Amino acid sequence: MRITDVEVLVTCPGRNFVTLRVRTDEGVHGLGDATLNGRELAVVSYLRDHVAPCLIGRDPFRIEDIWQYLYRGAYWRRGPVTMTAIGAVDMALWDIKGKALGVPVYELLGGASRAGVLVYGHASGESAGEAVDAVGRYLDLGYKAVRVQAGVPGLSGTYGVGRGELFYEPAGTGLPREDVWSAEKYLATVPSLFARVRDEYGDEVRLLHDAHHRLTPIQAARLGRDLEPYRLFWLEDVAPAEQQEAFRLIRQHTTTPLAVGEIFSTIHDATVLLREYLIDYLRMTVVHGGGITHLRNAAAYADVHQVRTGCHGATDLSPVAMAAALHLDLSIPNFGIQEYMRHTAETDEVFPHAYTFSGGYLHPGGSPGLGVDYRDDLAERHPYQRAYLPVSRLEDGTMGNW
Ligand code: CS2
Ligand code: MG
Repeated sequence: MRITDVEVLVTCPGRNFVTLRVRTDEGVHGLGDATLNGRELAVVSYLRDHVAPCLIGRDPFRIEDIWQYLYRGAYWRRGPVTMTAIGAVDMALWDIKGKALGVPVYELLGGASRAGVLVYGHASGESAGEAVDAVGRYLDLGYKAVRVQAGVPGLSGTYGVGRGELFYEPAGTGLPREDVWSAEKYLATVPSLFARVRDEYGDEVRLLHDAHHRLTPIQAARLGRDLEPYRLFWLEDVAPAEQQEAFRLIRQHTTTPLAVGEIFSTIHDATVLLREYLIDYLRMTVVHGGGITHLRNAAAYADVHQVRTGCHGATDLSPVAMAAALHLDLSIPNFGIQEYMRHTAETDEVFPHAYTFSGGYLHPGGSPGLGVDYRDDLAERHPYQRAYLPVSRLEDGTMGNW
């Protein structure tokens, strides 16, 4: 089998998605998600102008060799654009191999290690009361785990407070929206939010929260300690993780489980966090983390350090990435939880998929390959619209972390 064509497809069914389609001389094709929210066209060019010519004529079954060729051969290694491009190629090759052999990808990864993939949904509200009510709606849908985010009184546009009910899309057309942030105001509201959720729903539901890179290490330590009575499943991105060593301080002060990594692009971003047992869940995922091949290696390194996976699964990761993550989630020994921020109906129509939700769990299904398709006829109805993630400033105008 040989690769004969590489297409980079852009569509915007409610939000932009970039999809790689790799075609072969035996009629089998594979799909990969190449979406980098707010910087989509950078990956389009990286794939179309630089990677695609190097793939034509190669054997798509040589997944590992092609991964190494694209990683080592770029010279300029790592980073979100490079690793998203490599991730898309990798997903497509696994898809081709599964289809050609007539098996779902998880069977190529060692088979199923569990019956289903535990997922979490996203309850949010401008007020704490609205967020508490939203948790109940997710429990009614059968979720066993729920992330809870609420607005902060006095602040406009707090992270995680969605515009939709079952999905959350922060990117917007036009230039970046500017949100205002105050760690002090935020820190004053979070513990009481979780006290209300626990009072309302008890101790069984797994609760998660995302601080979205906005606290200093000592503020993060304080939040972790303040949340201990509410037994969170995890507290995510509680401080910017470029300085992995900063988590030594946070870890000294709190037993609240920590999750980090959705913005990491290779395992090299996480080795200190893992080697020193500074986190409990690694959030890297297939689209921004170099594909199934690299994520499988990252998960194995995490497993050695008793860290479990918690793959990123936001609305801006397409159903192709969700499917690829689910095949890995089903198979690896140290799976933790999968984020499942649902897509809009128009997105699901462009990307018909085999994965299904039931009773708080997802399953990738038994279709050969990844189990996702791409409807060109529908995709063409949704042209690309440049969009940006918001930026965040402190109340005095200083740039912060969105
Ligand atoms: C968030 C994401 O899902 C999460 O945990 O951090 O919503 C993130 O903000 C977006 O994926 C950015 O595009
Ligand atoms: Mg996050």
